Amino acid sequence: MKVMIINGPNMNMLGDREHSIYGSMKYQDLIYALHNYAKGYGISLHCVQSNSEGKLVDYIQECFYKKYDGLIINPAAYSHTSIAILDALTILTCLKIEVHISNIQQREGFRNQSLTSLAADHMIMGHGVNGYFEALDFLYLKLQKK
Ligand code: CA2
Repeated sequence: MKVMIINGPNMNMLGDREHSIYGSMKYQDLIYALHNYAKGYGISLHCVQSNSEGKLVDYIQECFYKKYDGLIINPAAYSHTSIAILDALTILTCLKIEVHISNIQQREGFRNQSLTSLAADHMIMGHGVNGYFEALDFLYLKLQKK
């Protein structure tokens, strides 16, 4: 089972600031813990992060061409603006989970809507970094049943 995790702009700064919103776990520590967790499920995990919209589209297309079974994506600020990422996700046929660390519906108005989530099969938000682990649980259970 092949799963990609894509994180959008500024997510590499996780744990460096805004602890009250995003928690104190460092990005690299999160990635390390996710790799260990995925190993327990026998999932082969590939984690990437970019600050560029086009690069995020390239990673989504990689999921398509390399036949990934599942994608977990936090498009970060691009969730609220990017039709390019929405289109790339719409083309992708594997199981897609959108994760947000914070509850975007309880924050500033400009964060309340996620355009990219229109193409997601499932969304987890407001569970802190645990949301990524829950997304792996969800993918594993769904893909097992296929
Ligand atoms: O809650 C989330 O996961 C977000 O996707 C995080 C994005 C934000 O733009 C979305 O509205 C909600 C990125 C926030 C900025 O990233 C930082 C991460 C760590 C420390 C400081 C900023």
